[in-house]
Amino acid sequence: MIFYDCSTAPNPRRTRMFIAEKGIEIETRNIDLGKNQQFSPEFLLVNPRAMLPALVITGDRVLSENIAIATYLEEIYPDPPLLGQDAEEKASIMMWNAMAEFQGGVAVAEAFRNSHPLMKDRALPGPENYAQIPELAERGHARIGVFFDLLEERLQKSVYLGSDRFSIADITAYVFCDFGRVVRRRLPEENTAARDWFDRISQRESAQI
Ligand SMILES: N[C@@H](CCC(=O)N[C@@H](CS)C(=O)NCC(=O)O)C(=O)O
Repeated sequence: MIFYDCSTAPNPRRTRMFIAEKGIEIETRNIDLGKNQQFSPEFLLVNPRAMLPALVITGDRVLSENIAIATYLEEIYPDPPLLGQDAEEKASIMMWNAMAEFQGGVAVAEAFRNSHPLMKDRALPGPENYAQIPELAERGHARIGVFFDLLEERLQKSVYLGSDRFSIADITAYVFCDFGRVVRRRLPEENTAARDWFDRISQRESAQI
């Protein structure tokens, strides 16, 4: 297998953390999004959608999308389980992973990609160019606040997001909370349960790479 990563971007970081939590070694190649290497002819042969992460599983069989890559790896390397074990735990982890992605990740991406000069005409990832819409950056900022409060409400009642053990939902939410720094957003001090959760995850080995 070959894992196509980017050391500075949040979505490949989710896969990188997942692989580290599994304790497995996968050959890794770094694609520098800052240098537009996602559009190099070599990488477009791997993923014509020009996005990361990508996992070559064999020959020309390639997976993109974190959830697809995680599902595949969980099947082959079930320990430790990161997608849940029984029906209810699996469903709850998927629910929180989706909420972290669409309410957290999309909010940060809206705020960042619609405001940062480096993202001019790159308001969405992928091969097509889209102009920035400043109102979407503003909306993204409002949504980040809502997301931080959603995490606080959940983590007041649960040690981890999906169930009582660490899972892919924590990886997704953690990576997007951390990436909030690119638009100067961090979990507010009064969100004490979420900040405690964030500190616990920051100390995991998988968060150091
Ligand atoms: N839903 C996808 C999101 C993938 C994504 O948005 N990747 C970004 C990096 S964080 C990307 O490839 N960006 C390329 C670009 O901006 O041109 C997943 O779960 O993997």
